[in-house]
Amino acid sequence: MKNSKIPVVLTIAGSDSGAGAGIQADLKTFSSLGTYGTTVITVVTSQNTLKVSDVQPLELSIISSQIDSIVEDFDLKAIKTGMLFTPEIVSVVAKKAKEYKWNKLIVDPVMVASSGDSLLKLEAINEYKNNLIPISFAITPNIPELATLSGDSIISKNDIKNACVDISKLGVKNIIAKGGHNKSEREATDILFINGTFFEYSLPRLKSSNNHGTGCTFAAAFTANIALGKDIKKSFVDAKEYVWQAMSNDLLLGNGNGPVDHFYQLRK
Ligand code: PXL
Repeated sequence: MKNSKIPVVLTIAGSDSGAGAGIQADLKTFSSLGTYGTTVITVVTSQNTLKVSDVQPLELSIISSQIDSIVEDFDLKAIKTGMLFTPEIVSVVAKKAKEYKWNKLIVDPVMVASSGDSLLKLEAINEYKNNLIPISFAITPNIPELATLSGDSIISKNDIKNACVDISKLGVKNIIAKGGHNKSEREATDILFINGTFFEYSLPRLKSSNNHGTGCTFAAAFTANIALGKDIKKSFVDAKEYVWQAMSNDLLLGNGNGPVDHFYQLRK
């Protein structure tokens, strides 16, 4: 293998035709942060900032062979998953992760789009819990995803912490609970549960409607930071700062929840 100058990362996720979330958000984030992104597409969505109007999963064999193609030729420093949609896709990804012994697998358990459309079949939740989460390095649920995975109802910060403890019993060591959905708070606080202790990081809540793809962008930034060799806490803090900056820069695109500006540095 050549001695590459740039860390290579991989996202295994769905395509968002509006390019605010999914594979497109991941690739922009990877590039913006100085990593080389590769992509395995799981599903194609017909989507804009207003709604998801169609979803088409790809055949399992081409999902599998995309992964094989990347692994054959690139030295992956970290891998992220996004929209996996069906239990069968979750299962194929888990099988490949085990086969290739991925030890930096970041699982963003995507369930619902900012438009409210569903991005995961209910039957896939158990597949996540039984097969993918136990072998992941970190997971990055938002509050509704944390509630679904833990089976707990979440109202307070204490509920978030208890749910993290519950989910860690599946075997995952690092959990980042993204607090953006907790709209009652003036600050947006994300909580990292690492080696049995909690670490919180807050930034002022932005009153932006440009929040399409923020979850994907955060997880992709965290993945890039890990690939760049940053430790877990710094990867977490820097990922949150990146999303905050990207959200602050209003691109004013689309009539719904607009995309964030992944390349805000270019426009400052
Ligand atoms: O942000 C979650 C997400 C993930 N993947 C795809 C999406 C979305 C949200 O819209 O469209 C493909």
